[in-house]
This record gives sequence, C-alpha cells and structure tokens, in this order.
Amino acid sequence: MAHTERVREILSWYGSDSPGTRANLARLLTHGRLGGTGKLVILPVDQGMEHGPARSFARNPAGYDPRYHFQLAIDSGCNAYAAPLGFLEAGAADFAGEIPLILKLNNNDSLWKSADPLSALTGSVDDALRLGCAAIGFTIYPGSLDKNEMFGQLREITAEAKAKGLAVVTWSYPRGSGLSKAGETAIDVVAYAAHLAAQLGAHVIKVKPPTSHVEQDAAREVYAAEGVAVGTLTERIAHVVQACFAGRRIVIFSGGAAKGRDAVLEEIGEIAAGGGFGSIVGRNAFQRPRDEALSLLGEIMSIYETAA
Ligand code: FBP
Repeated sequence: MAHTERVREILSWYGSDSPGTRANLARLLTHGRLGGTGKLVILPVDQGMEHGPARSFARNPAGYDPRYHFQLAIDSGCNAYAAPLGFLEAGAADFAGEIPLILKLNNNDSLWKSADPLSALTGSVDDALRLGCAAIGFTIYPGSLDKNEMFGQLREITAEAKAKGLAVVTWSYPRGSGLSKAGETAIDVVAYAAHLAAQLGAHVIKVKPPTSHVEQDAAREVYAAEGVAVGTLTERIAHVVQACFAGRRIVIFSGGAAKGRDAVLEEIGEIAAGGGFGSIVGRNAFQRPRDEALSLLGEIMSIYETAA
C-alpha cells in the first residue's frame, strides 16, 4: 500500500528518526487491512511466557503451535504480529516478509510473584534485525520499585534500536508497590504511564484502557479544578492520547482477558471515538476458535476504518 497523507503526517511527528526507523514505522502503518488509515490492529502473543501455556492456549489448543499465530495475524489483516524470541524464531523464516514483526525484548513470567515486578531481558536488538522485525517491543512497569532499572534498560535498547533503524513499541503497564490494584488502570496513572513511555522515546505506546478511578490526590485536584472530563471511556482515551504529546505519538490499547464479543466491540468503539490509534488484541483473538477470531478481528478493524 502506498503512503497516504495520513501516514505521511504521522511519520512527520518522528522528525529525529533515521530513514530506516521511519521506513519501519511506515511498514507497521501501511500493512494489512488498516494499512494507510493511520490505525493499527496488532496481534500480541507473549501470554505463554507471561501467564503460562495452559492459561494461554488450553482454550484453543491450536495456539500451542507458533505458526498458528503468524497465520492468524496474516489472514485477519493485522498490521503486525508481536511475540518473544522463541515464538518468532519458530515462524519468522516460513512467513518471511508476509507480516511486520515486533520482537518483545523483555518478558515477565508468572512463576515468581513479586510486589515489584521486573521483566527479564529475553532478546536483543540484533535478534530483531536477524528475524526481519520492523520493531522491538519492551515493557516497563511504572510504579514498581525497580522502575528506574527498567527505564535505564529501555533507554539503552531504544538508543540501539534507533541507531540500527528499528521502531520502538513500549508496553507501559503501571504495576508494583507504588500503586494500589485499582491504581494500575486508574486514568491519572495510565495517562502518566503513557506519557512516560513517550518521554522515553517510544514510537508506539501501548497501555490498558483506563478506568475512571483516580489514584493520586494531586491529580484528582487538578482534574476537578480544570474540569478534565474522564467520566466515559471515550473521554479517558482522549485524555491519554492528549497526554502523549497532544496526539503526536501513536497510542494503542490492549484487549485484556477474553470476554464476550459485544463487550469487546463496545470497548473498541469507545477507543476509536476517543481518538485511539488502535488495539493490540491477544487473548480475545487467539483464545477464540479461528473462524470466530477472524470475524471479531474483522469487526474491530471495521470500527477503526470508520473512525479513520
Ligand atoms: P491481551 O490482549 O491478551 O491482554 O494481550 C495484551 C498484553 O499486553 C500482552 O502483550 C501481555 O502478555 C498481556 O497483555 C499482559 O496482561 P496482564 O497485564 O494481564 O499480565
């Protein structure tokens, strides 16, 4: 797909980046059914590593096979497929050039539970280049005691990825002893986490859809004083997008645990209405039987197409 005006406009927000990085960003923005619209739907399959194989794949056992996810991302018309090293190595050669890939360079498994999670480095920028990826993915946990270590790791990896012409996708998931459980998805915290990712140099920022809970008293006062509307999900999405450089960074939202079709589509409708750039939908896609997953992803893409 040729570059559209919208793709050119989005690329213009990343003026400090090399031609290589901008070309890879363009690969994400021009591939798949939403290619050219400025919207993205990405399939992420790191849950085997993050949550364990049975919790991830027992519902739809076809998903134990890494090739299944490449094919699902391709057949559904996703913009990209994101996964850790093992899953990408298991299919990158067979599907070379068929869909932009994002190598998740750090991951947190669930066998050791800590109030302050710190993901392990599980891949490298050179792995991403070797596998033909368009981008690297990296998770930070703002709110964790170890956040500064994660920010430092991301700083180094981002510098290397940019120097080698890759794009950077940052999963910014507030989590840790600095926050209450409700605070992990609180609107003030999610907007702050998204902004942190933008400040750390991310090209694409990924956060969870925020709730109307406000975690920090100081933020609550400002929201009240300035009349910042955060009552509906649409308003909260708009607030998060604004927090990312007034909409001049690509912000996408995660799908969450598997839920009913109507609930998924309702949420996507609000993300689109709030100006969200798209979704990264894992469990709600690969835990459904393939036909259902294809039809749901198609409906999600239709919502973003209409909003574009
Ligand atoms: P889902 O759509 O399945 O939530 O996938 C998005 C994602 O960011 C994955 O990349 C990641 O493994 C998962 O969510 C993290 O979920 P949780 O925060 O529940 O561990």
